[in-house]
Amino acid sequence: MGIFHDEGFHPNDPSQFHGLEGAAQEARIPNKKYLEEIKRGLELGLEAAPSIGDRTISTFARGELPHWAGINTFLKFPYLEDVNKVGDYECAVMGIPFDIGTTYRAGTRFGPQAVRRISALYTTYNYEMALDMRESLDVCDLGDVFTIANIEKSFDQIAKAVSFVKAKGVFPIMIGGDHSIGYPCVKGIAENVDGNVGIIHIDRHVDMQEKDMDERMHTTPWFHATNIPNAPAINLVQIGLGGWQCPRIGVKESLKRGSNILTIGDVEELGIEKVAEIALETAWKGAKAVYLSFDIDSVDCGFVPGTGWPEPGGFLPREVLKLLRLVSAPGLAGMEVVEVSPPYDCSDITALLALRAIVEVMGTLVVNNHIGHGRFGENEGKGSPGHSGKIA
Ligand SMILES: [Mn+2]
Repeated sequence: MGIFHDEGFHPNDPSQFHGLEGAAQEARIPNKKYLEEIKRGLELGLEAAPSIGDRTISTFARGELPHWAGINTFLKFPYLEDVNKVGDYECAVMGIPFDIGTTYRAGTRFGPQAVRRISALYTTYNYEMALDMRESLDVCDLGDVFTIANIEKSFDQIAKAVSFVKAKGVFPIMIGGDHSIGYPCVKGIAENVDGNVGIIHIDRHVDMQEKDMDERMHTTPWFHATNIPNAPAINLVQIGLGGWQCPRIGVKESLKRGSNILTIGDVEELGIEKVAEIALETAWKGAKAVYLSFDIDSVDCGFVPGTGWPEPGGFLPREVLKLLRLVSAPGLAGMEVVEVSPPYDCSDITALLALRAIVEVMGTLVVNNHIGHGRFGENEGKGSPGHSGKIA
């Protein structure tokens, strides 16, 4: 029964709609960090010229506004030059500008830059979640991992970087880069988990063969990741696969190893909620932690032209964002977003969706108290009771 026909419907009753509920909760969100940012801006960037009426404005832009100004970090969170201090934060974003694992179009080495650039468009506040991440989560941008023109040596660099952050108890977010980085990212996570790591892999491609053209390319990450003793294939769930781009050799390997595949056809038939339920059941079965690998090409290529292997018929953005929220709600050990190739993008839309995927997961983790210090300032900060053991 639609609520408009329900006798109990009252216009402007916040409990009736998500939107009104979100709006009603806005007043409960602290603005401490916002005020600190303004104060800092005025100190470091000088008070504005006398003719400017709004005295929160500084002479040199030093905060969120104007959205078109500034040297962009991820969501304008602080750039942490000294990585030794990453333990002071709850969440760290790093770019992995690596694309020599690509087997068709390259360009994903510019993915981190593009995602950071378009992140200037966003605020840290989400209306529907009634969340302001600036107030609820201490985030830093670590800049990029130094990757070089050698796949194996770059894997070592990436695994070391991820492991370093994870070992400090900080939630790591990796912005690729091509999908070959999935293997070293999982390696860096798994080293720091006392038990098995499940993997939720959202993609149009299987990425499960041992080698491609004699190297460990972006068609191979899950073969190698599931060879890690505490990242067994039985906890790998691959969602959204299908079409005409999955090599037979990779499909054969997935079947042999017992990973769980849900094609985009399965998604259509089962619906997003059921798929999320199956994914969580598979990934968490006997596992201590779950890692999320989101390939932007899982979305219909009409929405993501800026990617290396575009494929029609994938997820709609709204579907995949819902799936991401559902699978991250019980907590994650880390996440990666891969295959954004800005040279093929239009109007930054592919980078924007990658960004949206990241903030959707971050927000969900904060709202569910896995990271951060609570939506309404209820937890003190890092190490507070709201800090779930599941991300350990
Ligand atoms: Mn893919």
